[in-house]
Amino acid sequence: MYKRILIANRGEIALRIIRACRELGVETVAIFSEADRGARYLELADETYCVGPPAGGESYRKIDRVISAAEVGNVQAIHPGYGFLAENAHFNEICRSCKIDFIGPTPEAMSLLGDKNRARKLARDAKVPVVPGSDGLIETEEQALSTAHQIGFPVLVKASAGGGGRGMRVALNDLALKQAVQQARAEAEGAFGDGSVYLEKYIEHPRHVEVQVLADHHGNVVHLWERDCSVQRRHQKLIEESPSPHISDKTRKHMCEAAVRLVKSAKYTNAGTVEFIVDKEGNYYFIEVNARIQVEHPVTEMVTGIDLIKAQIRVASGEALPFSQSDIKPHCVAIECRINAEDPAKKFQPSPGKIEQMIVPGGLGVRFDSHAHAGYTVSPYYDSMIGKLIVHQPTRTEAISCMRRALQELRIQGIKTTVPLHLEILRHSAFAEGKVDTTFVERTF
Ligand code: MV4
Repeated sequence: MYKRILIANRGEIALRIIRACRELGVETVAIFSEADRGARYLELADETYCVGPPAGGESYRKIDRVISAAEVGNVQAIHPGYGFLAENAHFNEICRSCKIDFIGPTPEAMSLLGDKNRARKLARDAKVPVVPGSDGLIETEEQALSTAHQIGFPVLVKASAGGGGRGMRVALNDLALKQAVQQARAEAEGAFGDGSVYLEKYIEHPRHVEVQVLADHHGNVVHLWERDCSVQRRHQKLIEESPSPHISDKTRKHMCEAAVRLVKSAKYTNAGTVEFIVDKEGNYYFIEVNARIQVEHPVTEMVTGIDLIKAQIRVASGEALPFSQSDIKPHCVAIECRINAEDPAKKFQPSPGKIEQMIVPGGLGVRFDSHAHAGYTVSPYYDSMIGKLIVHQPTRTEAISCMRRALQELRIQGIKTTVPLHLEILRHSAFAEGKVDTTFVERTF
């Protein structure tokens, strides 16, 4: 096991990783920007370094500064958390050349899966269902048109370098398709320096179901079942839960096994998520892999009882997974609400500022992962998520009641939050019936 690691992140995930390290007896080096000076997660770290001014691009995303902190702090490994440098294969490679373990997949697996067109080909070869679409990249207008005529409109043009909803364009007919290809190409070229695109049939009103996987350096790969993340708005997830209320046991089993096949064929290691969309008929299609720990990982931790952050650190240090697939039994139901400093009444504009008062809920089966507290100032420089409220209950009905109770107990004064929106969603009959797809929030609220 490592003696000392650096956490290349901030906020709730930095706190979450420090907690795991404490339990493992691993010393921690935390970094902070000038905007985070004095933040409470820093008090729990063994050593801290300032890595620059408030802007993420000048601090948490700045590779040379993060590596300098790791060198001065004398760490053996870096945990990137999510966001910032977490899926940056170049940073991952620099860690390797500096002989610092990156707590995540290898740069090779990360680059392979970061290229959505290559990931799609890999999935096909591993007999993982993909959305009907082009056989590789679209090079010419004629190719785009003939593929669209084969699969039928509507189609979705996707950037190979995109992901998380960036660089996508829907097209309903020939003319729109020509424009969509051009636009997606230009957008991807500008955003990622790679204008390659491919085509998929557009699945309308999909549900978003993702499978958590864990792989060690000894060839062991397991899945930790699925999370349903259909309650989202503009590609920002709002509520996540496990198990998915939408899928049959047979679909669940096949999807989870497919995720494991894909991960094995990519020689992927550490924690990762295989994302699928599920159509109205219950068909599932692979869309992309997230090569990092995700915000919503606690949902899986609650139902499996497995600490994913500790598992990531153990696996990175060379330990074999201490459990096999048959040991991973999901128990009960977990739901997570992301609490953001945003004003739902003002189109979800960020609502930074000082938290004057805060009361945190508790009780059986209630977990609140947050770096925020009374007197804490939410910075306008970073993601607006200030905490995650997670409940774990025997049934989905009880989980919903428990979440409503916990949300009512949670008091955050001084800033606007997404708490009232969560209460509305949880009151909605469609949510209670588990009948929501990725368009539910935008259609309903
Ligand atoms: C799709 C799709 C419909 N059809 N692909 C959005 C982000 C990226 N992960 C892939 N996404 C989608 N791909 C096909 N062929 C609809 C989405 C999509 C979506 C997927 C998951 C969660 C939320 C979403 C919101 C809008 C669109």
